[in-house]
Amino acid sequence: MPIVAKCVLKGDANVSGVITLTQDGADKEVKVTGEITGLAAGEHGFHVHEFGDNSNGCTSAGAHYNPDKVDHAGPEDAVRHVGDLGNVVADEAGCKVDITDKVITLTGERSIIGRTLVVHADKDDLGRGGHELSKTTGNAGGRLACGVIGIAKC
Ligand SMILES: [Cu+2]
Ligand SMILES: [Zn+2]
Repeated sequence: MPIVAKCVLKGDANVSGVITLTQDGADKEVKVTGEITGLAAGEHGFHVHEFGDNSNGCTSAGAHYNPDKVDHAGPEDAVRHVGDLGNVVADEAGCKVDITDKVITLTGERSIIGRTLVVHADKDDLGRGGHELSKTTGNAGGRLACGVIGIAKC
């Protein structure tokens, strides 16, 4: 049975979206698909943040989900935050999300269900930008929209 989760992205900016996450089993990769509207053209940091708390907007979602206490990096890096999904790309037509990731999971102790997806104003430099924030956030700027990842119907 696949595990399915959904996330509705909302924020103070005019950015919104619906993201679906599916995983065919505990040891399988997670597919993250959907669409985000209202983003400026270009790359935007896209992460799983630690807390499923949006009581103070996207701020209360905390930092990137990082159970290993390592540096921020890109999705293809061997050492990265679990939540480091890199960037999504928007153009005039919108932003289609289509990510396959082997590090995040929807089951077990490290499940990201109940945590928050955040889309940022700026590009995530994947830890390589040389900015003081590169190794913690990728210097991806403000949080435009976010939503808690919840269990969905298969
Ligand atoms: Cu983020
Ligand atoms: Zn990170």
